[in-house]
Formats: sequence, C-alpha cells, structure tokens
Amino acid sequence: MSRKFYITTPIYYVNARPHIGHAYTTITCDTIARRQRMLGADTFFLTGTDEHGQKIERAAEAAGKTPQQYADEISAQFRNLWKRMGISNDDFIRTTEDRHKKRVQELFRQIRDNGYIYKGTYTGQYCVSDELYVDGAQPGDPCPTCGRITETVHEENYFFKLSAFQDKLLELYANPDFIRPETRRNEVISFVKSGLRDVSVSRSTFSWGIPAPDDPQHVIYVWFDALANYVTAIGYGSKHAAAQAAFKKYWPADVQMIGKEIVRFHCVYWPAFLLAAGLPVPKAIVAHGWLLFEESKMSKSRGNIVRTETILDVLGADALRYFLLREVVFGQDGSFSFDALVQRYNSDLANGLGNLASRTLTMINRYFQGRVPEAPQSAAGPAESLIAEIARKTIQDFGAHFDQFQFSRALESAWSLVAAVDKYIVENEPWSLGEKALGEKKDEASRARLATVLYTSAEALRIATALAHPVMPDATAKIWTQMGLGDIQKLALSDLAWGQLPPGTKLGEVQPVFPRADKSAVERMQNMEDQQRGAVAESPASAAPAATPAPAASPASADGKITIDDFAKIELRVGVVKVAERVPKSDKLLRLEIDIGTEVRQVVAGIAEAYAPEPLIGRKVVIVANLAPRKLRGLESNGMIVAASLEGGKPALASFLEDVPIGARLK
Ligand code: ME8
Repeated sequence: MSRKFYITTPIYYVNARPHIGHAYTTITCDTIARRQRMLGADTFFLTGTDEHGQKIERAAEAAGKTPQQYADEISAQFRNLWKRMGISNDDFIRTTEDRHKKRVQELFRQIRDNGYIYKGTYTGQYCVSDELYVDGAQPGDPCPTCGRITETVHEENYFFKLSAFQDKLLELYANPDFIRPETRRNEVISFVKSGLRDVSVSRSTFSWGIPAPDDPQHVIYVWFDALANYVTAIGYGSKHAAAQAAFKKYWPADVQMIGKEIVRFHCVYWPAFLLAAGLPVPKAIVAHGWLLFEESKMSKSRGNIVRTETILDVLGADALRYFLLREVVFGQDGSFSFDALVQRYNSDLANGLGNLASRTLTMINRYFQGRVPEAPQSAAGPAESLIAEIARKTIQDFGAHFDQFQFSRALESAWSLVAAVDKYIVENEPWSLGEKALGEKKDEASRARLATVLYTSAEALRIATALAHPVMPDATAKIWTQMGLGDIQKLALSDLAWGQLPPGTKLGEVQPVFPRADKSAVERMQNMEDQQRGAVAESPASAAPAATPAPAASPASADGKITIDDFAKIELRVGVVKVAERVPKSDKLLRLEIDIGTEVRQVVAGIAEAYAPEPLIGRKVVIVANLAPRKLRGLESNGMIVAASLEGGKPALASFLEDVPIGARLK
C-alpha cells in the first residue's frame, strides 16, 4: 500500500475576492501535493472557504445581500480561480455545507462530553475583522493584530478549557517539526508558557453560524467551526463507512500550511481541540510569511491587493507560480512587484529553461531528423562527466531543499543545472560541429561529438523539466511532449536519474514555451489593476480632496437631472475615523484612515483648516467609497469624505443624529 500524504491550506474568508496572497498559499500547497503524487504518495489536497461569523454577516449586509448569497458568490470566485489556475485540490470544503455543519456539531459534542466545554459569560473586547477575542483589552482599545477598534461583547458563551492543555501543548512543541519555521515555534512556546486562559467557543448575539448542539441559542465560534474543516472534509463525524475510512486513512494531516498571522489559532487552539476530542494532532503546521505590496501586507482591508487574474492574463499561471516560489524566501515576507515578476520571467524562463529547450530541440531536429541521438562513449569527455555530476547533485539537492520547504533554494539548484548546460553548449558550439558533420567532408568525429553534446543537453533539460514540473505543471508538460516523452504525470520522480533519456526518441513539434515578455507587460498589468480598482467609479478622475459635492456618476441629462440609477452608482458609506494626522507641508490636508466595516481606507481630505486631527478619531463620517483612487502629495486617497460648504466657506462633515452602524450604505 502506498504512503498517504494529506495537505491543507487555510480556508479563506468570503468577505472579499481572492488576491495573490491567497494564491501564494494555494500554489505552494499545490506544488507540494504534485511532487508528492510524483513520488508515489496517495495524496489528498484540501482547500476551501470560511463562510460563517460576524465578519461575513456584516460584509454581506454592506453589500445588500444575504450572508448565504454573498458567501455563494465569493466562494465561487475562489473555486473558479483555482480551476482556472489548474490547482489540483482533491476537495473544496465550504463551511456552509451540510456535511461540514453536522460534523462540526459532532466535534463540539465530543469535546463537551469529554468535559472540556462549559457554559459561562464573556465580557470583554472582540475584533470582528480577525474574529478574535482580545484578552485584557479595554473598551476603545485597538485589536493587537489589525489595529481596528475592538467592540465590547457581553454575552453568554460556551467556554473551552484551554487552560487544561498547557503542558500537553508544550510536549507537542518539543518536536521541532511540529511548528515550522523555528521562529514561529519559539513564539508559540513563549506564548503558551506565559499561561493559557479558557476561550469562548460560541456566540449568542447573532445567528450566522452553526447552531451549538442541543442549544440553538448559540452559534459555534467561527474559528472552532473553521478549524474543524480539516477533519470534517475527510469524514470525521460521519456515519458513512466510506467517509470514516477516508478519515482513518488521511488523518492526521502531514502538512497544514498557513500564513503567519493565524499561527496562534492553528498551533494552540487547534491541537488543543483535537487533544480534547481524543484525536491525533497534525504532523506539521507550516507558516509562511506575507506577500507585501507597496511596502505593506497585501490585504483586502488595506486595498493594496494584486489580483491573480491580471497575471494569468498577461504571463500565465506558471510564471506566477515560479516567481512566488523562486523569489520569496519561504517563511519570510516577500515583496511583490510587476517589475520583478517580468524580470524573473524573462531571465529564468524565457532566456533560461525556455531557451535551453528550444535551442536543444531545434538542433536535434536539424541535425538528427528529430530523433534523440545516441551518444557514443568514445566521444564523451570531462565536460560531459561534469554535467552528469551536476545533474546528479541537482536531483539530490532539489529534493532536500524542497522537503525542508526551501523552494527558492530548490529552484536555484535546478537553474544552476540550466546555467551549466547553457555554458556547456556555448563552449562546445554544436552549431559548428553540425556544419563540419554535415559539410562536404562529412566529418565523422564532429558528428559523434555533436551527438554527445546534444544528448547531454537534452538529458539535462529532461532532468530540470522533471524537477520543475510540480512548480510549473503546464510549461513542463509541454516541454516533455516536445521531447517526445509522453505524459509527464506518469513520471516516477523517485526513479529520476541521469542517463534515462532513450536514444532514438522522436521529438514532438517544437514551439516556444515561454515567449519573451516585452517592457509593456509591466505597464499592461499595472493598468489592468488600476482599472480594476477604479472600475466601479465612473466619475471623472478629479477625486476632489473633500468638501466638494460628489460628482455625478455619469453624464447628466440635458436638464441637469440624473436618474436614480445614476445615483445608485455612487457608493456612499458610513465609516469611523481610526487615524487622523496632518499631511506634512500642507495647511489644508489631513490623512485619515477610515474603517468602513469591510476594510480600512486611507483618505486624504481637504478639511485641515476646519478640523484638528485628534478630535476626529472615533467620529463617524460619510465617504464616497467607489471613487477611483488618486494621489495627493504622494499619498493615495481611496475615497472622499462628504462635507457641506458654501463656496469659499469651511467644510462641515456630514453626520447623523441617530447611531448608525459602520459600513451602512446611504441611499
Ligand atoms: O484567516 N501574503 O482567512 P483569510 C501571504 N478564514 N499570504 C496571504 C496574504 C498575504 N499578503 N494574504 C492572505 C482566514 N494570505 C481564516 C482562516 S483556517 C481554519 C481559517 C493567505 O481569507 C495566507 O494563507 O484572511 C493567510 O493565512 C490566509 O490567506 C488568510 O486568509
């Protein structure tokens, strides 16, 4: 029976559409899953969406939809994107599915029956954006994770006896493979050593969640619900024999991949829940760093996201996959830029692997009628031994780095083989050998050398292609077919060794795999993203700094009137000011960070002559939320505050007599 391998991504919130941060985790897991399959493991790769909780409920409300409608739409965006990218997940779990709901209740019941869940009352602060109970915070305090102002919660909750697991968790962490990398492990150890308090595992003041078993007044805390997906998806809690068998086979997970911001949930709560239920814990929880864009974490709430679709349209999925795994040192934060992406694409793919494939295969076509030549031993020398030696070492190094999650180093080693062969080709000038072999003299020695040089190059190409397959499944499958080797998925990676390329193999049709990207690629991608950001705002680009009336969203009719549909295009929302400060060297401008429920926006507003910054913090304001972003004094302004003023007079911010919820839309 083959070895099993179970790998998971976090399940992504459906409060906003996916960006390349989500793609990064999913691509990394997909690459690992593909390599495991090539190594012969019975692999199960799970991803999905996290659809319950207050955060989603509010995002849906802000969009004027029911939570289920909203979750259906965004979850489909994730699924469709993964499909378009050829992600090889074996299942996609949604927490609103019946199978999940029943099994989560089963897990909750099991832990309660084992004596680790009890009823109590929670009074304290809560961050809806992170769905996090913020211990020790006071009303008005910001969330330690995202900086948003926490909300006070006072409600009856079920509590989980986390405090009972301190020693058992520390025992788990003694295994250095359980939490990776080392820095995250150390953070978790010191957090747990500092003492654990029991945590709430239900909410009772809203309803968008899974009812607690035997007590439907409560919904199960969204993190309990979400973490459970890793076992519910493969059959935990099911009464069906096939599901039970799948759970028995695949659990515990071999790798649970996450971003570093959710380490505590995965390395403290999750194993404690499992221990409390009497279940085995995962073998490894692996946390990667963040993709940064414009110097901060790419995130839905900051709005500094890059959509995956843009890169797929211009360079294709393999380019993005290669770039993320090669450029980002796994575990650390890595900056994303279109410039760096195109540069890497051209240097490593178009000029590197792509060029090696096309020149080698074209010469085999030209000089050997499209059949891999036999390399006579007599014509081989130290240069060939060196390439064979480098290839052997590359196979070893690639695997060793890859197994340690050092994808960048693994790819570096494969590309050192590509570079060595490039150099070898330049030094051995097969084109000159070809001329001599085919010329009038039909020089036999040159022909033998030519066969050796081209065989050696093709064999090195085969090995680099095989190793890179899990990272770039499409492009490498094409090279494989062009080499006449058939279906690359049938390759058993554990048998990969130098010298296996059969002489006489008939090449397929040779075509460029990575056409060079010209300079305009960067601009095109940037424009596509800019357009997306401003897509909803059809207003003139003159996003005035505030205190000017909102411009009509489309040209007014002859009598200056607009229709209700025109008005509906302007998205006016209530937000609360979180940060306010003067813009240096400007008398008029303030830089504000405004929380509009689903995200925090930076808005640069021309109200500094009427308002001092500090008193604005905590004040509710109205903003035009779908205005195209604009730079003012080098700062991006993402929306406009609505204020009243007479020509030349001071602006007065629009406000309400009644209390209005953050994110509410004005219509
Ligand atoms: O946290 N760089 O969902 P989420 C790298 N539903 N990775 C990033 C990233 C970035 N800038 N932005 C997002 C949740 N990610 C919960 C998880 S699991 C039981 C519940 C990736 O939609 C990264 O994997 O906020 C991160 O952990 C995850 O998306 C967060 O996705």
